[in-house]
Amino acid sequence: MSKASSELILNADGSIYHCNIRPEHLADIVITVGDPNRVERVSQHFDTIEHKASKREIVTHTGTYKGTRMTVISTGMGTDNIDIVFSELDALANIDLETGEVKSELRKLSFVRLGTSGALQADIPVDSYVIGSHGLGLDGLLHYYKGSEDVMMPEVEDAFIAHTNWSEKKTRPYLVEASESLMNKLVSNQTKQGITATACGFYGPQGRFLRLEPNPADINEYLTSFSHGDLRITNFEMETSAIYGLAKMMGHEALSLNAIVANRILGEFSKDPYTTVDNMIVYALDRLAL
Ligand code: R1P
Ligand code: URA
Repeated sequence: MSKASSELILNADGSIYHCNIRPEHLADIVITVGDPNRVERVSQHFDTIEHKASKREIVTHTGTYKGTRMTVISTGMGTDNIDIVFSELDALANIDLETGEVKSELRKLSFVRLGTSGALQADIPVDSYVIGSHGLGLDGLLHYYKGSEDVMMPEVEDAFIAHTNWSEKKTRPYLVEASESLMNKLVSNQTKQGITATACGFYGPQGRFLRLEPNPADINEYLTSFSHGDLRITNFEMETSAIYGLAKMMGHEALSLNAIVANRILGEFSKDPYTTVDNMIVYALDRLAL
């Protein structure tokens, strides 16, 4: 079925509404970062850059790294922006923008988030790298899509809800697994792994108390002490669950690699987060180009 111009919105040059790029500007490997300034920190390592675009907080560079074509795009902060960026990139890949028809042969993209995050375990130091084997969504985005239950893991979710005595006033937590093929590419003795929890904010939703008290005040203690089999919650950030959920529903691969800039248990913050992030970028680029 074709789409009304209010639903699949194109700019005058044929680019998609927010991301501001056309289908030919999108590589099969897509690196997502939160911070628009991080896009250049990634693409500075490219052999060549064939296209640059920007609109609002979404900056995009496409080029090659050691001969492998990649797009790097900033999403800004939060799962609401992930909804926009992933919906539009999937449309560029899998909808004929002239007719609005879904293509008969679907293109699979590989998404790798290179983000920053706070550790929820004392043994995960600042300046280390954590791969989310799973994304734990405390944000609620996925519930707005029919069929999202198919990519979720209700048994672990139920155990988490019971462990934390999760309030019914809040959206139901959801758990989605990372791409196995991307795990195989990016896991090494330089990375740690575990459940990455995705919050709908940085302060109250991640248990930070400045002037307004979080509810519950001790949310981080519940997250830190949760385990299910071998699984434990390693870190907190603001995008991974939605990336894993939407990518899986759309038929793409996704993995989130985060530099630990804060340790919430020890109350520490990295003394040089930029170097830590830059080293993670080179690590990921090399692994993706293999
Ligand atoms: C909060 O400071 C932001 O940093 C983290 C969080 O997920 C949130 O977006 O990731 P990025 O550094 O990729 O933005
Ligand atoms: N990003 C987050 O969302 N939380 C942190 O503690 C650090 C980075």
